[in-house]
Amino acid sequence: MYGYRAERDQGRSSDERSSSSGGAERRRTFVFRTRSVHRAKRGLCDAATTQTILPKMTKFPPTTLDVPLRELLRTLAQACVQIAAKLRTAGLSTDVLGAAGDINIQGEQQQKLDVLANNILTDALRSLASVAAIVSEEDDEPIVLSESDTAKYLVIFDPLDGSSNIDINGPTGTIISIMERKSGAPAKTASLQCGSQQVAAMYVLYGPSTVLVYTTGEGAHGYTLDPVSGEFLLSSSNMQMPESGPYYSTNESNLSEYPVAFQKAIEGFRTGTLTGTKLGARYIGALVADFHRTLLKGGIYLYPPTKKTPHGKLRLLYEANPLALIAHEAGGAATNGATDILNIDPEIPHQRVPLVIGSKNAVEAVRTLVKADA
Ligand code: AFP
Repeated sequence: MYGYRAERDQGRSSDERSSSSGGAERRRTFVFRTRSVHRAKRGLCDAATTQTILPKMTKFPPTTLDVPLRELLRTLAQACVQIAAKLRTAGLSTDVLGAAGDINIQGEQQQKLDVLANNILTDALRSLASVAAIVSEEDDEPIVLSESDTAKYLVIFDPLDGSSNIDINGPTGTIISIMERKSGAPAKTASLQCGSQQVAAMYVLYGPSTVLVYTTGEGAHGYTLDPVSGEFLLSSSNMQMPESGPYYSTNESNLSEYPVAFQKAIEGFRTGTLTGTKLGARYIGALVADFHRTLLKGGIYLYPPTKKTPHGKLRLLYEANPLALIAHEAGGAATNGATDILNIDPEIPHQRVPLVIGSKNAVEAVRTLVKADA
């Protein structure tokens, strides 16, 4: 009955509607609810509606962490909320989309959003006395903020991974590694430690929703940004990567340039001879998004050496290391083919590395092939 009345009332003025029967207030409430239902069905469910259906959830970062680390993670998360906001409206501003005109130290064209994201993160960190230095994909050299003993953290990040996806409204991400400065180590080079020394790792995936996954060495936990409060709310605690999964993920156009062992691995995944099941192919071209799928569904992501990038394309300190720690905490694994990613000693901040990351069984299968071919 209510549904019929609401339809009938749609073509009438509010005055007509309230005078034709009593209970105008009840009617207004009803019409509002009915519109909400229609809006939700059309995918237009507004933020207020979303909030009312969410149960009370734990905010990021957890209160159990030490205060300085908590403050650092909160600052980083808030900076990522700002980046998410810029991405959401990127198509509406010419200041945001497109190339910035510079080439970064990786020899890659910087996008305006790469620069913007880098500035947002860097500016946010400058206010924290606990940060000794910042290493960013977009800066040639580490930025030293403090040599004081209280400045114990080194924050290492790729501010906007997958920036080639920006112009097509595809997923992108921010990847962050946090290390502690060893006593007396100069801030500028202190981040050159192997990945097992990370005190925290996190990434934010800017997709249909904005998702944050982090670890401080006690499991990997996922949060989703609530657009109403601007807070990340716990959506999956103790994430577990399936031991095997349905997809392999690699830039297959590079296949003929891969070392033979990696070619055999891809062939094995594709045909099912390596792990017993034929895997499907998925490749988004944004490491964070490809990794996030692998974390949730299982499977494997590979960026082996190529002729153009004989040492791999991805960066050890701010791409491979943080994702490897998260994979490890979720029961997965990561290797360069020969050595566990977390055990590689870096020599330079922007060091590249081949990356094989994902479900334990699949990563182990690649490791065995590489070893046999060595
Ligand atoms: P950016 O951070 O410079 O956009 O790098 C993207 C990336 O390093 C990684 O996110 C992708 O997985 C990879 O490059 C895609 O590279 P290909 O186009 O070589 O497959």
